[in-house]
Order: sequence, then structure tokens, then C-alpha cells
Amino acid sequence: MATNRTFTMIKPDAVANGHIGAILDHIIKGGFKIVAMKYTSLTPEKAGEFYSVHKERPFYGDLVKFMSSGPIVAAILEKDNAVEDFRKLIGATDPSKAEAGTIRQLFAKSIDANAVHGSDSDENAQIEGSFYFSAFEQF
Ligand code: YYY
Ligand code: MG
Repeated sequence: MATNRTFTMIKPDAVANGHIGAILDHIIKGGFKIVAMKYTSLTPEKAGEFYSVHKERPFYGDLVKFMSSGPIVAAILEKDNAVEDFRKLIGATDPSKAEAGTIRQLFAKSIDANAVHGSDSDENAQIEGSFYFSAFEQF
């Protein structure tokens, strides 16, 4: 599979707070090309499936509830070294620990409502991208 793609979601908090445009601007200015994108939402079942890797963690129930609480933007992004570079662009999971200028430092309020998702490996980028998009929806 391609190693130059990653997957992101603009989470319900950032959508509700009006940050879709500003976050997409950061992503594009960060050198990423959008190869697939949709405005959608997750049912609790779908959110549970997406985050099933965390199902034993204490925060899983709240995470599923939060991620199914409102609309999101899902997208596949392309850039050299996409997974690692995108994790740098979004910053630490806890926005209070995220570096200045990162998307989470700028737009997230808390560790649970942290504005954006970014895949953590090429393998997960592939799995997560195909959770939302067919091959025909990727440019
Ligand atoms: O990959 P990343 O999103 O930075 O963090 P993960 O450790 O994969 O956790 C996924 C998701 O779960 C995180 O974005 C917020 C939530 N979460 C939480 O609410 N509380 C924690 N202590 C850790 C993670
Ligand atoms: Mg993660």
C-alpha cells in the first residue's frame, strides 16, 4: 500500500465550533493534498468500530459517545511521509501539551474533545481511509 497517505477526521467539537475552514487551511498550507473528503457523522456503533483498538481503555465509552455526538469531516490526505508529518501538524493528544502552532494547540479544548484525528501508522491509515471511502472516491 502507499506510504504517502494518511487519514483524518475533523471531530464534532471542531465542527461545532466553526473550525472546519481554518483546520483545512492549516492542512493544505502544511503541504497535504486532499484526495478524498466527506461531511458525515458516526453512529455509536460505527464510532465503536472505528475506535475498537481502544475498547479496553477507560475512556472508550466517552470517546464513542463524543465521536457520535455530531457531524465530522473525514478525509484522506497525501504528502511524502504523510502519517508522521500529519501527527506533527496536529500535535499531542492532550492539547495542553501540544506544541504552539499545531492544530490541537490552536483549536482543541481538552484531551477528549481534541479537534482532529490522525492515523498512527501506514497500515492504520489504509484501514481507516477505507472505513469511509471506496477506491473510486479517492483522487
Ligand atoms: O492518536 P490520538 O488521537 O492522538 O490518541 P489515542 O491515544 O489514539 O486516543 C484516541 C482518542 O481517544 C484521543 O484522540 C482522545 C481520546 N482519549 C481520551 O479521551 N483520553 C485519553 N486519556 C486518551 C485518549
Ligand atoms: Mg490514535
